[in-house]
Amino acid sequence: GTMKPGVSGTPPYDDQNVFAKILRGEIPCRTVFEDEFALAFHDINPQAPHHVLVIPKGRYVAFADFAASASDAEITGFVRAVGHVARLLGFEESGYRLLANMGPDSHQEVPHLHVHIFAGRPLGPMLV
Ligand code: DGP
Repeated sequence: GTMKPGVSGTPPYDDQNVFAKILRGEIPCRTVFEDEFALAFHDINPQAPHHVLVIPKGRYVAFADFAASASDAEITGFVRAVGHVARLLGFEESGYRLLANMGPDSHQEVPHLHVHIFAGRPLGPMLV
């Protein structure tokens, strides 16, 4: 279900979240790219012809704790992984959309930071 709001700010990291299980190899995924900082895999419920998730390997719930606590190497590694996946999958020419949900109002369902990459058709205007 949707993340519960914390007393203030980001809730503590839950090691039982589904992406933690994917990172530990307890749940399979269709991997697109992996390095020491990031894992990219196909979304189980694609919302576009191409729908890939990119997650940092560290225990970060959302952008707030990632931006505040991750090392420069982790931040750089994650951002470069997103760019690398877009290039690897050939999205750069036609374009693509990045989206990241953070916290209750965003309907973030998995409390491990992830960036969605959507591509493969005209995506239309942003809905919000
Ligand atoms: P969000 O609402 O931004 O937290 O998006 C979570 C996304 O994660 C959603 O598009 C579906 C996807 N997802 C949830 N569980 C799994 C899973 O077990 N495997 C994969 N590949 N994707 C999952």
